[in-house]
Amino acid sequence: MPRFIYLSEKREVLMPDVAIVVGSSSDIRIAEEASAILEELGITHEVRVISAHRNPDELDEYVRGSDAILFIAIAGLSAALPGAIAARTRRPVIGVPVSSALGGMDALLSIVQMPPGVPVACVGIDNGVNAARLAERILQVRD
Ligand code: AIR
Repeated sequence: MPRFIYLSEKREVLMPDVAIVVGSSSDIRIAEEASAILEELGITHEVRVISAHRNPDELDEYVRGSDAILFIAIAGLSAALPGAIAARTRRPVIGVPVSSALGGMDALLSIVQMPPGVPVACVGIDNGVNAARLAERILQVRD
């Protein structure tokens, strides 16, 4: 699987409004669901495969270098990804727990139980659609 994917009908988008990060290429189906909604809404976005645990330096570089207005972080198991992103930026992070084990409860609890001062939003298990819908609402606040 490629580690870097442009969606938005495969068009390259410079400075997309939404950065979707998945912890593994095995999570890509959830990213595609989010991407389809963003595409429908005309919201520019890109998808990256970066694991908080396997590629911490790459994640650091990506988050600090990204101009995205907000992040959607999709991960399963011990899903540190949304929190790891929120630790590196003050921009909003929407977490999506993936049901790769324990029905996704492991990932859900990992995302929800952030320490005070490092907030992360969390949508339902495998619910990439709601992550995209929430992203739209957050972007509307700006307008
Ligand atoms: N994961 C990857 N790095 C850290 C975590 N928690 C998650 C991925 C995926 C699951 O581990 O988000 O949901 C399994 O990954 P893989 O690559 O073994 O399929």
